[in-house]
Amino acid sequence: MKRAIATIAVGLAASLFAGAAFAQSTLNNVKQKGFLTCGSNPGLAGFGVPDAQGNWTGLDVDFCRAIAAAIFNDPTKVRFIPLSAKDRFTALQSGEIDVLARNSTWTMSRDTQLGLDFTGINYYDGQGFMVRKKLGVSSAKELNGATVCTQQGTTTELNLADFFRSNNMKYEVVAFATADETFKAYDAGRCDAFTTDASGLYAERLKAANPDEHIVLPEIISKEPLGPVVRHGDNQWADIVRWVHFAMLNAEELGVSKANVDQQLKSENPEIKRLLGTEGKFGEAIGVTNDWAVRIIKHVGNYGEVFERNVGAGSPLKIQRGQNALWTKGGLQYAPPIR
Ligand SMILES: N[C@@H](CCC(=O)N[C@@H](CS)C(=O)NCC(=O)O)C(=O)O
Repeated sequence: MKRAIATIAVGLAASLFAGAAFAQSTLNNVKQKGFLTCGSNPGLAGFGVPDAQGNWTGLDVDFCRAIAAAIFNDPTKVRFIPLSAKDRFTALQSGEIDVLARNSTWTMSRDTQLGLDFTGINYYDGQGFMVRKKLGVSSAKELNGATVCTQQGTTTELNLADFFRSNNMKYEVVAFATADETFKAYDAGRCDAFTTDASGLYAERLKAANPDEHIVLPEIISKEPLGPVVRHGDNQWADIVRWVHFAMLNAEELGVSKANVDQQLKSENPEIKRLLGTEGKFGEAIGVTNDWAVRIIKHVGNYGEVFERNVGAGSPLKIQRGQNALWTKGGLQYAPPIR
């Protein structure tokens, strides 16, 4: 209880501090600096990871590039700041980063007690388990008594406890600070199972000594809506970050892509005209230019393109669209209209 109160107090203090020091000014700061700082995952293939040359790739990385494209017409005007799960929210509270795009689950406590706001869901995820095939287990319900490797500072530990408790099963948790340590420990046989977001399971499996020796169990034990986070109190900045995601979704829904965006500038479809700024002043209303979405689509692509390139068919992860398909295709991705 004491700790909960302390957390809330830190959150409130951060919120007041954020309110005083940053209110309405993130966009101006970013423009003044000439780039934005994006809190990123340092090691999650498909979402955020730098290569040996320091070139970052991933769905979250591309999301930050899209914000840079909207503001500067240049997707390279972003600095990626590698952050562990544990340090990510503090980095945003302190102003070290302008936006956090690091496979972070939107939960009520994070949204209301840390002086921060989630702006949307750029990847619908859920927590799963991986085990070695030779363990002979085909369901998470057979994990009674198992040792489970997981990462500190994430939503996974509580979900794990909830799942085992509600199924009357015993387990032993072994928690590490980074995903690398966690997976290496599992791969070396220290745990029977490895648990994290399903997307993370697929990403980590690529690092296994023998990926084929492992299976992902069918149960998804939680909701992990992953999305970008900003400081509470700077509504203009939150609007920009929120609508960058919606612009990418609306572009996919309207069939506007990297390859055809120039052509689509001539479209007579009123929805496309509003998206691309050939009608209305929707960009100006959020503090950018009216061709903001054209910039995003030209430099980075629509949501579907970004998904396929980083985590879908065009990537080693080969994740299906599933819940991340557009609502028009049976998925959950749905953007409010630009009007
Ligand atoms: N979505 C969960 C988990 C996020 C998380 O940090 N997941 C791990 C495992 S997939 C990760 O990305 N680790 C990478 C690292 O710390 O290098 C949360 O927000 O707490």
